[in-house]
Amino acid sequence: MSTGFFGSIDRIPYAGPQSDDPLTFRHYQADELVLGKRMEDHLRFSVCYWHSFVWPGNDPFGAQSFERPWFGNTLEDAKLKADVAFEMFTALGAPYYCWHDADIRPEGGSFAENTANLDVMVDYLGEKMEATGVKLLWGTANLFSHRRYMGGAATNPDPDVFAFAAATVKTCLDATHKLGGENYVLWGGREGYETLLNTDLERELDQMGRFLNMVVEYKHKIGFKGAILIEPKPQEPTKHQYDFDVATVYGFLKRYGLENEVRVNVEQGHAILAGHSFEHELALARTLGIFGSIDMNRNDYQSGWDTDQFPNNVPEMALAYYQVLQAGGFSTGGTNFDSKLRRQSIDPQDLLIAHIGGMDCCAQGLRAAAKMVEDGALSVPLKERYSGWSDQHAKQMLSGALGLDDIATHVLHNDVNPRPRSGAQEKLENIVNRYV
Ligand code: XUL
Ligand code: CO
Repeated sequence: MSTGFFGSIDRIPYAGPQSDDPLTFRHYQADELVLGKRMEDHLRFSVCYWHSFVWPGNDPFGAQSFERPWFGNTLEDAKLKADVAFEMFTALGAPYYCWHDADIRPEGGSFAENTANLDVMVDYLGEKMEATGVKLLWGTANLFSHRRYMGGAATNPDPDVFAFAAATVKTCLDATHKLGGENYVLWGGREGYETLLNTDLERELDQMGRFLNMVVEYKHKIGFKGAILIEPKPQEPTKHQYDFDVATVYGFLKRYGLENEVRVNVEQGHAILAGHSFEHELALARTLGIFGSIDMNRNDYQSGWDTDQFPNNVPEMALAYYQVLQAGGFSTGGTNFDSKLRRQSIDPQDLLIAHIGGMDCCAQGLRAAAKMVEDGALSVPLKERYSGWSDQHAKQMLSGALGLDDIATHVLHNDVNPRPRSGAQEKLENIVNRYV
């Protein structure tokens, strides 16, 4: 029985690019083949629980703007929220969803109560997943909203907070494992500092390193086959977050011996906050061998906040999926809409329309990226640009066979005098624009 939250809508159809019905897909077609693979299997869309079903619509100057019949803190509320959430996943044809523990269960007064509530809801979600075929892309623990975490979770000066967080992650890994989740994410919401005046940086990094090692050890202990993912973000809520960006996370993983165990969940908005482009973060992640998944939500380019808006810029998506395709596509990861409505978008249909637009935009981006791959539009000029390195002497300079003195002799004897060549950036930009 439907909750009726979305009226009589039960499935969003594909109606083609000419459609002017906002409740239809214009570009996303699950079965369309792109580079020989179904669009659905490329994009692996996921809807997040928190922004869509939990966020009340508050901002720093105003309180709740949304009215949802499930807002409350009882198990009944949590079940109604799940009913509506699965109606939306199904209506959109989204194959995945994801949650924080705090999104799906009522908040208890103790660890025991939280765990009991989580257990009930995991069973309930398991039934809904079974009935609808919707799968869990990832689970995660909310280690940042409750006031106990105001000074951090793993990096808290109080070992009791560290313990509470560790115990909570254990229950969330168990829950993710039970529901067949394909990844487990850690976003270090409050793992950072507001001021160095009260922060022992070295100790906090060591705490975080041990915490993450325990997560990996426990994953293997219970036989969880999914990937452990860190989600980089430079600041907000704290002034400085330890998982600043992909490069910083990689250095951290190396230092604590985890570079082969942990990958990254790259979020577009976080990349922007770090002063990078999305494709920079994706390119670096795949280069370092730690690409995992993406959170597909952008920031406002002017406000400087993490505004978590739905994607609506096809050229940006094309360059992002170009990197995903270069990485060989997703393995355990997917495209998660960690995106939220604007607080004035209070109608139930706004939730559907926002996701439809995001999915269409990603579909267009993927198609453009695939065509660029197919045509070698960027890879052919790239190969040509570095073609000098196939020369014998050039190879020896990198193989370790030659040192500075050998190279100096070579340059002298051959009168090596490099001829500058154009980087042709505008030409390449024009090529990309042909595809988008
Ligand atoms: C916060 C953020 C989180 C993570 C999961 O900016 O992106 O929602 O994705 O904790
Ligand atoms: Co995110």
